[in-house]
Amino acid sequence: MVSFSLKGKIALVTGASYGIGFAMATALAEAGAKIVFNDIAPALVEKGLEAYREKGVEATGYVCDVTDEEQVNALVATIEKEIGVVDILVNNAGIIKRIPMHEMSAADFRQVIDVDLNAPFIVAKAVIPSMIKKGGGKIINICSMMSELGRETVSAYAAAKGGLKMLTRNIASEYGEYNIQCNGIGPGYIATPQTAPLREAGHPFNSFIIAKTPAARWGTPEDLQGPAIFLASSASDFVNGHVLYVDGGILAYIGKQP
Ligand code: NAP
Ligand code: GCO
Repeated sequence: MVSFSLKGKIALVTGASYGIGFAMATALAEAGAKIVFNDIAPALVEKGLEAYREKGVEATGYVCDVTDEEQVNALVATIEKEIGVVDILVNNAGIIKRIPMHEMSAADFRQVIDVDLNAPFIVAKAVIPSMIKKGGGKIINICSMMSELGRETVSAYAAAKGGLKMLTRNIASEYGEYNIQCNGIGPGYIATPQTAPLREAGHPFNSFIIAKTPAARWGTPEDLQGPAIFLASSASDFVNGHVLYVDGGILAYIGKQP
């Protein structure tokens, strides 16, 4: 029988103190998984722990910068010692810098690539050996509309998220034979702190996105919960290297006629 249960599974969701990561982790917990998350600053981890408690989720939080390979290896070793092998990894931590490309410094460009592309590589690399030993695992990379589309000011983010789509396909290709499924979730425009500047009252981007989305609204972090459970569960065991766009139809739509 098809099962969406995550009972007995351990899920590591990166950057999951709030926003999309928090919503997905909460859903994985409701499906039975034990939740482990990290964030970059102690105050964020504290805030996250409090938020999980409020939802009745028993989560374990660690401070870890996902761009730092030593910190990530230490985090994964601690999780394996204190909790167990990571069965489900969600590479969620991400940043964006909205700067016209010809004004963007190479340092800013590199920083975005570091968090949004190099870090998913580093964290996946750290969990794969134990997944192989255990006989399988699930890796979910949080991609974006910018894995497919470009737009003004987001060159580094688009380069990173496009790269993340191909890293997803490559992990699927390289480790599928070990029963590891690596898929992406490509959220559309979701109301979180990351997109708050685009939703300020009167900002033209707000109405632009509503018009560009067949669902005629911004997404919510909760819109990503069902897709996360599906890709983390055995219901998706033959789905590999796919990016599931959860975008209210944006990628299917040419846009409203003027
Ligand atoms: P968010 O609100 O900015 O949350 C991202 C989290 O990652 C924050 O807690 C952030 O900490 C953390 N983080 C950043 N750098 C980190 C690092 N080096 N190590 C550990 N944690 C780090 O973002 P969100 O909107 O929930 O987005 C989550 C993911 O979905 C991102 O990958 C984003 O690109 C992607 N996404 C978002 C949207 C959207 O519309 N919101 C759409 C498509 C894809 P700080 O608070 O300190 O930065
Ligand atoms: C932007 C947005 C996007 C979204 C998201 C779209 O400035 O265009 O911030 O990049 O955050 O990733 O899927």
